[in-house]
Amino acid sequence: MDSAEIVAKLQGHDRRTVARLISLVEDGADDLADVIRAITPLQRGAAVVGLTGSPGVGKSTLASALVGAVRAKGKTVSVLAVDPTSPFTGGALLGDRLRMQEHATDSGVFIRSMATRGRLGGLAWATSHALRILDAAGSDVIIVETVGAGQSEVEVAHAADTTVVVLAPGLGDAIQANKAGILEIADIFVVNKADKDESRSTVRDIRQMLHLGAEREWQPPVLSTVADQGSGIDEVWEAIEQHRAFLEESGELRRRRLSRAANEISEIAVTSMRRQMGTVSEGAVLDELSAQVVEGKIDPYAAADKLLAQVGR
Ligand SMILES: Nc1nc2c(ncn2[C@@H]2O[C@H](COP(=O)(O)OP(=O)(O)O)[C@@H](O)[C@H]2O)c(=O)[nH]1
Ligand SMILES: [Mg+2]
Repeated sequence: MDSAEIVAKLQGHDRRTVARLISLVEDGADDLADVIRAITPLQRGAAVVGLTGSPGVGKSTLASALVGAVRAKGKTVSVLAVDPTSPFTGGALLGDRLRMQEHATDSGVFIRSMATRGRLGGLAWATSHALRILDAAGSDVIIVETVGAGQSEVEVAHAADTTVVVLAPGLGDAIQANKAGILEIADIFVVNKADKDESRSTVRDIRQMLHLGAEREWQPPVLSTVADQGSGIDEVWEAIEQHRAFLEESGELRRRRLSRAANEISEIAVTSMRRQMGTVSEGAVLDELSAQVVEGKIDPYAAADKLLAQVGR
């Protein structure tokens, strides 16, 4: 497909094209630069909501319920399930597809899981590319679900406008969250599985920890849901919209997006530089410089400068 065709297909919200482009992201295909260049004029600025937390707390169930709430407002929505731990799509994500099945025939909903195959650029790179594609394809809201694997949580927080940290009672999750610095990245806390008795003490623990922390411009609400029964979901969506309003009024939305763009640019630049360095450091220039260093004709710093001067030629 050429660029004009891709643009036309995305403007027509063609789901197969979206799916194909996200597969290109998974593979880290070289022609993605052209795709991103072509679709940038379609950029609309979708609201990006991150859902993160330990496996099994109910993120996929909550995502599916939120899809219902967003659709009820007449907006289109995508769910991107990012799995940084598995090199292949499948396994745990199969369960996610089942949980989202109720939306399978709704043309205003796009659901996709994405494995990151440990390529150069990594999770942040893949997520930002996928978000650009989903945004260009016309999603008003993009929900990014990730498994809570430490660093990936923080990376999702960078990609999202609003980060929702999902916890469930009985896992000592509140304390773990505190240790992992999750209190810092959460804009909203959701304690799911509120049908279980212990959920009240989880809510209390988080509120207490937040209370001990520094005063903030935005105080993260701590909400309870029973995601598999759809209870408390409207309140979560309302909190997401309130956070969005806060982001816009305070100028924080622009700050977050600027910092996201800065990360994206440097990541692309560094990746490209590494690739070029790879070429240069296998060439005759390096052999020649090595000989000069061995013979004491130049120092290794001067040699490195000369090598760097070759990059980008
Ligand atoms: N009791 C209870 N179970 C739930 C609730 N929400 C989800 N579950 C179940 O918890 C399990 C894990 O849910 P899932 O959405 O796959 O969690 P994820 O790994 O965080 O995406 C599934 O068996 C769900 O049916 C809830 O509110 N209460
Ligand atoms: Mg899941």
